[in-house]
Amino acid sequence: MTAAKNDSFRPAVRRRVTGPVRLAASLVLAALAACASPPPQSPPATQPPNILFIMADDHAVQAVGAYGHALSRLAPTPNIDRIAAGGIVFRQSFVTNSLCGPSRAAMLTGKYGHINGFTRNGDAFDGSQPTWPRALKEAGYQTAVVGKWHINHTPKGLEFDHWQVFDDQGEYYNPTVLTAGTERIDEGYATDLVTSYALEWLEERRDPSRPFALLVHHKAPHRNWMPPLRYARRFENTKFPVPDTYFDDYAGRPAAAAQEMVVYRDMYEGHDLKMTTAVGSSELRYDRWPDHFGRMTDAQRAEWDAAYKARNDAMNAADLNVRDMALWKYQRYLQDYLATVAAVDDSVGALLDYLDANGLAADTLVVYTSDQGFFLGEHGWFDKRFMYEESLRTPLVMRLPGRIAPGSESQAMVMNIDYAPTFMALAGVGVPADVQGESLVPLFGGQVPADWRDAIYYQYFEYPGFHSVRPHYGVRSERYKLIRFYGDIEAWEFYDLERDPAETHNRADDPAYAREVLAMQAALGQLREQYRVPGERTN
Ligand code: SGN
Ligand code: CA
Repeated sequence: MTAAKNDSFRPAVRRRVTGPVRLAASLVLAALAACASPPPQSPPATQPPNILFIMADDHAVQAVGAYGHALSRLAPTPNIDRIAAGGIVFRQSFVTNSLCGPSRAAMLTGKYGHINGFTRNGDAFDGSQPTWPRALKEAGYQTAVVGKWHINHTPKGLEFDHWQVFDDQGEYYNPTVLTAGTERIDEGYATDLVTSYALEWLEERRDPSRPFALLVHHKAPHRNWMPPLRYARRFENTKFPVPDTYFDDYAGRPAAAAQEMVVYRDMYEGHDLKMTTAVGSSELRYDRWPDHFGRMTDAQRAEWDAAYKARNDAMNAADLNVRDMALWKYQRYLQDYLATVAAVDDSVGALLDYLDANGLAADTLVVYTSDQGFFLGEHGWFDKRFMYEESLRTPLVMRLPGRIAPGSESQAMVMNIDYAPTFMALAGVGVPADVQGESLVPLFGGQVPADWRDAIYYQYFEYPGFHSVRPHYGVRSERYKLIRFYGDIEAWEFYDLERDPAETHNRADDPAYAREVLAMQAALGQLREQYRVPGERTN
């Protein structure tokens, strides 16, 4: 495959100033959702576009309307779908390593973790290395990041013009917020706070004489899935379809059998599932990290308890058998996860409305993605990390009027290392030769260039660690997937995704697939060489 590094189309970065129509008063969500009719949009941009990069944390494609899964029909995401309808949906979008920190480092640098130095949560990110926000800043963009950061303590050293981030994972209610030189607790709900930080920056700090790159990083829908009070009961009467693999026996998959991420075995009943101890009580069952509930105000907690009371009392009164309890937990997990997604979707709507109301939509690339996918009960699991489809995939939709036709779709295999070269290309910044991703600009028309990649490389490192997922690497082509687990569990897995989309039949030793396995082993070796991956036990 040849690298398409020179598809930048705009050498200059100064841009025409579109007259900002200021929103009169407060920046609260409700007011923004009800924005007045937009001013006339400016003609198609002839200067580098603004970039509004919205990233959720652990948002599975199964829960994004544009991807058409049954779940998203029950829990729609109309605002994320607005981006998709006005632009392009990448249907085959993958991550290099399905974990927060490594994924973010890959997005920032356009390089795999073994090159950018960040392979596990808790690694130190070398902020002096080239990143796309720095490259755009050097080219004249104004840059800012708000929300969850989670690589290093803060973005200090990456030279953002502005940053306002949660401490570590962030908390859903009244989170600790860090800016250059300040640390404080902001009262409110994390998703709505992130929205207000973004809108405040756009309204009060944006320099209209320069293009901007604003990174909006939500904490939601990350564990422990605490919905906003306005949505705490949103799905209480919804019955979500239970995945066929919810009671998977992991036959032929020793690493899958050895994990600790089963909804009905490994979730904490208080912290994760918000289950109470007895009928009439609001005391939570086991809550490993009490600070998340502990930092709610009395008023918030009272409203919360009231919202959960009837369902918890019914569960406690029912004395469910083991299987029914497992199914009850699935419904509670999905109710809460999808309620946090609903708030993220509100946030997207508020940001899109702001662009519309301020004449910015025509000149702004809007991106919605997640740092990885997530298991929503498939194989019985929550969390991610495995190279199986639900965690390997991540949503990716983009909108850029004049450059991407509304309603476009791409079937090309794209990766999170492609984001950096895409943004650099759009900004007219040269893409350094050592960037391992490819600009997605040539895909904007929906076509797949003849020399586009036909397989992706994946590697997960963090072990021992949360959820006990063994280190592994592998290759996925359009139809097949080969995975190599290494360390204390040595195993090969091979899946025919066409015949076995749920990945429950490991065909690594099936003579019927011997030829395909060999071909995928060759592809794996070739990709490891191409991406300069060191030996499996040295990283
Ligand atoms: C926390 C979660 C884990 C999760 C990791 C990594 N536990 O430790 O379930 O796998 O983050 O997630 S929690 O109850 O404290 O939330 S990541 O998205 O940051 O990689
Ligand atoms: Ca994550």
